[in-house]
Amino acid sequence: MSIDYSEKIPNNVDLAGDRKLQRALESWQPNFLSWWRTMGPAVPTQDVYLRTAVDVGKEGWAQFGHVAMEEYRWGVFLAERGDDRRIAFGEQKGQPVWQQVPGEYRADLQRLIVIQGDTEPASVEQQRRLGETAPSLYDLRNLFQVNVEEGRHLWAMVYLLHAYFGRNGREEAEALLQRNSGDLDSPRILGAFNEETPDWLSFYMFTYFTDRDGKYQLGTLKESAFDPLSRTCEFMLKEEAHHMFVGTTGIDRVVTRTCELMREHDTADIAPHGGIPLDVIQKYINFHYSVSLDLFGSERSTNAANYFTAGLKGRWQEERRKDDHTLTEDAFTIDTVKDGQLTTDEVSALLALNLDLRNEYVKDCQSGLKRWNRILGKHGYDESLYLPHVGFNRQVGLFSEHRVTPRGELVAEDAWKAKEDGWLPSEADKTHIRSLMRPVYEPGKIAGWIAPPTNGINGKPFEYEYVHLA
Ligand code: BYC
Ligand code: FE
Ligand code: FE
Repeated sequence: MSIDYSEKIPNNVDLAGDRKLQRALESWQPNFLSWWRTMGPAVPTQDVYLRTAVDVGKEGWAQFGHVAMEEYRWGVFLAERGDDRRIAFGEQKGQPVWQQVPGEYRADLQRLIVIQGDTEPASVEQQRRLGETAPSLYDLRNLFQVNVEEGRHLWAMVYLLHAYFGRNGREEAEALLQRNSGDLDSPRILGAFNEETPDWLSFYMFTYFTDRDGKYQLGTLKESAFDPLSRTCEFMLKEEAHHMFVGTTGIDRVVTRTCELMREHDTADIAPHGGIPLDVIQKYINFHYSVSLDLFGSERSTNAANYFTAGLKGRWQEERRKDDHTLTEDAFTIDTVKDGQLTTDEVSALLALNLDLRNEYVKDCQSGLKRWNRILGKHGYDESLYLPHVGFNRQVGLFSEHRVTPRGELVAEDAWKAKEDGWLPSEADKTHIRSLMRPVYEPGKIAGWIAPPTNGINGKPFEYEYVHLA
């Protein structure tokens, strides 16, 4: 089904036939645009070579062309679905999915949608100033592509709040524009979204590790018995793939350049030669991975159990799981700390659903490490990058009360503090990375700390003028 672009708000939900919803969204739109102008990308542009969704069907949903960013067609797009979808899990398994919000789940559903919605504009705020130091026009374009799509993800959640949660939903939609990343008085809801993304290494790490949490959370909401939420998230997931591509290939290119510089200067200490040393890359992995693990909530969670039992939030690829999809009889092994030792414990599988999802995420994260180590190997280095232990540097869950090293040893606070600068980006590391961040806006040119991409966007060459600056 194609998207109606004749409308002020492009959509495939027949907005024209729903005056009340149309009024709500039309009165929110100017506030969104004013938020975009003050909190969105800081570098002024004439136009950017962007991908715009034009169709929600399997083919041809994306169209490429230069557009002025403020005229980007944000809108409301839901994936198409058959009529007979059934609830796949929980105590109402087998019953038809819901087209309206059941009264008893209203508060929980609204909360999940608000948390999801809050992350989208938060990331745009975090990335606001990155355009000032882009390593190439190609990268600048990718940043803006990610930004406009996160803006659209905000629209997706606001649509649900407006269409299904009445006055309360409209108030929450306003509040999504009023909280701001890192704001002391009204911060974003989840920890990772109040961290800074001050440089491009952080940006690639964020799109690799934090957008990947988005992939997994959206995957569970796609299973929801609340069908409009499910269809909305399914469509968002298509856009998410590119965000993670930016992260994966961004780190590929940093590692590649690091190898080249190490070879050229015959030293691991490539900072004086304008490169990013391997141990600094490892520290950035340690930071972004651990902060993203916090986004899964506690390993043991009654919230997660309740969401699952009620049918609000499923598991990753729920339908492919070979069990009864109610989990009332099942057990799950979780890590725990007893008498100063790391050990394991058995809990009801329902209580361990955040951990179940986190385990899927960790497996997926490993694929990047394999890639980057392959690049090192190809250049003749046997050093390897790795994911730190899941207990390292945690603020949420059972490890938040303990100090765990990246290699997984439990240590005392002072021992941890003494080593912290070797594990997480130190002030000196951050200063060095910041010193490398100089914009390169000439088509076909690239900054010295990163390799160029192997391909351009949509078949265009790397030298293409992806962005016309104002
Ligand atoms: N920070 O039972 P617990 C994305 C709270 S990223 C602060 O352990 P639960 C994107 C929790 O709310 C995907 N607070 O956790 C990426 C609860 O509070 P109450 C975002 C936290 O509820 C890049 C208490 O602690 N989407 O899309 O099972 C760019 C105990 O909670 C945190 C979602 O997250 C934290 N990290 O799970 C752009 C999906 N963790 O109830 C976009 C929606 C927990 O005691 N959210 N708390 O007041 C959820 O499904 C769940 O709320 C969570 C937490 C997975 C976040
Ligand atoms: Fe998103
Ligand atoms: Fe994303």
